[in-house]
Amino acid sequence: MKDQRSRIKHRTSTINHRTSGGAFTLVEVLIATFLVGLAIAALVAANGSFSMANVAGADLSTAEFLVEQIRELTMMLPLAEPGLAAWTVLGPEGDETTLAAYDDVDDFDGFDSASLGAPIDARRATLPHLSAFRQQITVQKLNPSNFDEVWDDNTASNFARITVNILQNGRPISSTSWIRARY
Ligand SMILES: [Ca+2]
Ligand SMILES: [Ca+2]
Repeated sequence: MKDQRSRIKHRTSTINHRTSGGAFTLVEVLIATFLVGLAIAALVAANGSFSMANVAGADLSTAEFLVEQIRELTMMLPLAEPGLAAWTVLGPEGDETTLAAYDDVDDFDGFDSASLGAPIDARRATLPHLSAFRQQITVQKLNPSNFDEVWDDNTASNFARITVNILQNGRPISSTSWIRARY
């Protein structure tokens, strides 16, 4: 009888031990739920940031593409009107009233694609599906011995910096410049 009681006592104590060591308490469950919630919130926040970064990256790629169109368009053109005795004025010549008539790079000084309603490609065709973007071009004469210094249009320098600014919905998102020489 004593042995039987002792066996029952032992079994009960084993069960109690298993219950306290193997199962979760309410506090543990609450902490785990809280931590899982935190992890999910962090994942959702991170996903949002990645999406925003991707959109920004896509916009910059578009800006780069639009700069490249201007670079290709002007690459084969002379820097200044051919046959000029003195290169003292930048911009389109008197009879060059449309984009199609521009025949030298400095004709593009002051160009703003907003006047066409959309940016242009290397063949001067508008890109209506990118109408949120805008190309602005400036051409500036440079000091031949110091390209950081801009000279007035009517000076004798044969070097110029071409700058293409890209705006998206009126906000500047990229600016690219390169230098050309007049031979
Ligand atoms: Ca011209
Ligand atoms: Ca010109």
